[in-house]
Amino acid sequence: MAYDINEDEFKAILKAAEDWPRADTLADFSYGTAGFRMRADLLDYVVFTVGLVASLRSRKCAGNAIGVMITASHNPAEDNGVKIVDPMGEMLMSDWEPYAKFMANARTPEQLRNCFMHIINTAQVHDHNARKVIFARDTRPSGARLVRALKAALEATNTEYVDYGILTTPQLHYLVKATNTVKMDKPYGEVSEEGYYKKLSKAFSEAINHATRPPSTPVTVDCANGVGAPKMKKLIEHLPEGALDIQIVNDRIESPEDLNNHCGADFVKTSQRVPQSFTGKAFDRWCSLDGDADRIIYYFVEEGKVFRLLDGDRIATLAAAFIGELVRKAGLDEVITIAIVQTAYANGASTKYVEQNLKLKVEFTNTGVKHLHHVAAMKDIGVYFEANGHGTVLFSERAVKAMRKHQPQSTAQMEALETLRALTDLINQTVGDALSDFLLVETILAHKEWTVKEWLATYTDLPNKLAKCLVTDRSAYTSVPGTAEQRLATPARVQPKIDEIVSKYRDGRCFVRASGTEDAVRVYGEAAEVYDTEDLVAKVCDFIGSYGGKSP
Ligand code: 16G
Ligand code: MG
Repeated sequence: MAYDINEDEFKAILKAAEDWPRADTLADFSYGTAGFRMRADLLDYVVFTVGLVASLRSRKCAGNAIGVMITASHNPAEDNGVKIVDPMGEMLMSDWEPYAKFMANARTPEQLRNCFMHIINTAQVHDHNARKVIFARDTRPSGARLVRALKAALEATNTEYVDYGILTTPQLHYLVKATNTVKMDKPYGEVSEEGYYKKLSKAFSEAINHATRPPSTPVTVDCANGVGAPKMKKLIEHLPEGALDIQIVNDRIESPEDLNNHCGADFVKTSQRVPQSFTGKAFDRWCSLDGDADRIIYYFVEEGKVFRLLDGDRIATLAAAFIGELVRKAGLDEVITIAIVQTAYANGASTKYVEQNLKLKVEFTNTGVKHLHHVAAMKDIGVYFEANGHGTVLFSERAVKAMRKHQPQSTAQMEALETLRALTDLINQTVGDALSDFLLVETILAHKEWTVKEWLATYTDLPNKLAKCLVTDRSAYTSVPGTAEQRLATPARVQPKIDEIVSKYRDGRCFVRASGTEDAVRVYGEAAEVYDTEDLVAKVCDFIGSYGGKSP
């Protein structure tokens, strides 16, 4: 059946669009791993069209609220980005990504009209349906202007909206799910920023209730000079008195140029160095959030200033081991299984540890949260983390029911069960969340009475290196499907050469994939020795440089 465009609505759209003209670029914009992301001054029209798509998506989803988040995460301050959040707080359904792309690339009113018609007809969107969008932005100055572009689209399409101002990305995901479950048996949480803190702090109190004592050492949080700083401070106000001793550094949100600049999770992970303002002594526990607080990584220095990283793989293994123990102690191990989902960037040693020590199954997916999330959501309990610190633990309906119904046979069983139940509320079920993951890690360390030293001792990382090569056309680099991006299909000559190089190193592993967020290809390498790893990655980069572009 054909659906017709509402002419009045479309007139209003064209009128509103006049204020937000498309940037005069030849290249097409693309909806990548995490939405659109680019220099903020190119984004006005893109955000405007995202407003149109979000409105249509809400109509398609029976008037449920759709989220729009304006952020460029760990990118420099001059960038910005925008992404769409689906009704249960998950990433936009991938079938809709091409619609978003199509709309952002419409260059004339006719093209815009065709896109609108195309979406209405292919996705079968009823014009008369209710529509609602809720949105927020990070601390970037360009966010305020982009919000105006978004509102213009929402007003033109007669879409009800709520502007939540400045939030972390996971807080917006929380609010989307909370908004759409408000009338259900089990609402996700109160529909307010305050409700988010209340939910987390209550769950945290319950989760540490059976720990012998709270962590006895302080923890310092590097907030990347971004939105995580004010939000972490608010969270702390809600935590039980004296539960954690938290210091905050890099909280200068009033100076945009400091955002992610020599600080934050991405800087620490990629440069394998401590951030600016680091004052830690040997074995002090530190962690870094990224610019929109959906990633977290931990680290410390040993005596002699040796830097030690406790990245997403470490958080995944810590969480899986702890949850596995709780499930066993609660007497639920016959009923509930746990799986870990990783990407090819996970250190080989972590995968080996999960399989051999924790005896859990590991599955690999392509890079990008949506891929990991999707696989983890099919498990009873799915633990997923990218090495870069983005991840969460998903509890299926089935697992939650089993925990609810289970009658503990002893005090020990009861305590394990209560802690497990608390974790289902503590851990953000929509997306990786640095604040929630922070409380999770602190809970586990308290229960285990571990310092960073014991945590690091669980296994030894293989030396690894991630490099970036600038190429003339990254789209020439495509992966073989089903290989979790570990093998290139094109350019045809590259993979055989990588294989040849890798074969010369003990425990060597190396893969190349096109970045979804930058104009570059990434080269990841691992080997038994540090100098081998350096050598391996340098050789592959050289080859790519000579083959398809320039290496930095
Ligand atoms: C985005 C993804 C992250 C991924 C990264 C890879 C989301 C929310 N974020 O930040 O999961 O690791 O892109 O970047 O999906 P790359 O494609 O440039 O290597
Ligand atoms: Mg981020």
